[in-house]
Amino acid sequence: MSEKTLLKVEGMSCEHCVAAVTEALEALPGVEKVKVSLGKGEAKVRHAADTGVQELRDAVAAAGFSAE
Ligand SMILES: [Cu+2]
Repeated sequence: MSEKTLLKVEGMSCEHCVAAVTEALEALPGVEKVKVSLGKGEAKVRHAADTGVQELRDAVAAAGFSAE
């Protein structure tokens, strides 16, 4: 079973930021699909049910952005 999580991501200012957030999320085990919107400042993530939202947030934070 997959779940979808929508994260609000702060601090993205260009396509490089989008790529960095996308890569950070895609690198997590269980993450199936990532779609990051620069304009909306959000990331849509489809992931396995056992991937926690906190793990997603931590990955975004490790890339240098903040997510909630
Ligand atoms: Cu940037």
